[in-house]
Amino acid sequence: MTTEFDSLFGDIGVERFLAEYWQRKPLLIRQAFPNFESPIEPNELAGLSLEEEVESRLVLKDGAHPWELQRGPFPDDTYSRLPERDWTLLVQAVDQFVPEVADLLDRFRFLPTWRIDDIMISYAAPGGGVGPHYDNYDVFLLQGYGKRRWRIGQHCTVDSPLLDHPDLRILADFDCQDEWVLEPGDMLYIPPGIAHDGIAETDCMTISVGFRAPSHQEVLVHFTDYLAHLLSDDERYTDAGISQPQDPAAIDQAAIDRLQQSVLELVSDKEALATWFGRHMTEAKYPELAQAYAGEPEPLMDALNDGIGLCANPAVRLAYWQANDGSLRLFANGEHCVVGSSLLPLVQLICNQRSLPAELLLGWTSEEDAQELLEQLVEKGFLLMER
Ligand code: AKG
Repeated sequence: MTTEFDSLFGDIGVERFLAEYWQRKPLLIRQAFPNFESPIEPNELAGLSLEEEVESRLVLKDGAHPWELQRGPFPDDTYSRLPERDWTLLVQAVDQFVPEVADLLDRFRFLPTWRIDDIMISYAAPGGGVGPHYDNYDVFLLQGYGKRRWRIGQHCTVDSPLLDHPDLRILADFDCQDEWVLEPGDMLYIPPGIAHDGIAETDCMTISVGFRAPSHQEVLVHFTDYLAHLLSDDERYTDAGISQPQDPAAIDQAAIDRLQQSVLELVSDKEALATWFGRHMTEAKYPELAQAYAGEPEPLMDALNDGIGLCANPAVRLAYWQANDGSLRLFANGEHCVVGSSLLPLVQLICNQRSLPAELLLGWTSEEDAQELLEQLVEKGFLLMER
């Protein structure tokens, strides 16, 4: 079966990419985006780094300070003061500010969208780079413009030695296994844990599409915290029918078995797990941006009848889960609501389509619960009126 995403992987195709490379090994795809033109100019990226609400960093390396990190927002004169070489500007979540950058995410819909972290874009002067490092993320590095030499190295773990630096996680050792110069439209996939190092050959831009994966630590801590809030103080360890202990100071096997049994029963609540997971994975990266549009909007029906459609707030993450019994949960921005299973096609539209034209939605508004759901999402600022 071929899909619209196959072209991204040249001769390899999506199925083979997923089976052989995803989470396993790096892959260079020459001209994944043929005739690629960057959806953002360096000046616009620099402009974003001056803004309060945008997360940005400058990484500089010079003889005196081998690696220096500065955090934005930066003063207006920053770029006139920087040297000609050896620095990189990195701007996070550019997809939330530039719709043409967000459009790139549509090309990655062969992967779960709730795994997406953001699109980070870097601009590097010649010689610039952030140093050899590894991530716990999967990342697609798309060359936006100019040329960058990428080297890939060894598989790393938390035990891999790092340079002694307060802010940057730069590997002390780099065992180069392959290297390529990427040109606009070329894309390099790097799985988690693989050392990589990009150095600008010319001034250049790199577009990083990052896919996060929750750590087991994060899952255990946050899921058990969520579960704990569902329990009442009356639900406790019980040992009715206990036999008299041989040694009252000993915690015996039976006590641990009882405890283990109740812990296993609690954590095996699949509905609670899915509900927590959906909420957790849709928590906004920048909650203040996600909440910026909450309030009393114009009545939905008036807007739709005037031909005004809706669009997803770019700062809001959306996902849904349907249980085996058909019950449906929609997750948005770390919250959830249970909706009737007849609304599945609407929920799918909301989660998959950034733009929802009025004609499409008007077909749904004859159903009261569909209208209520849309109104609620608009009121919370998760869906916005498209002007
Ligand atoms: C990453 O996203 O992991 C990178 O290495 C990108 C660094 C850059 O664009 O300079």
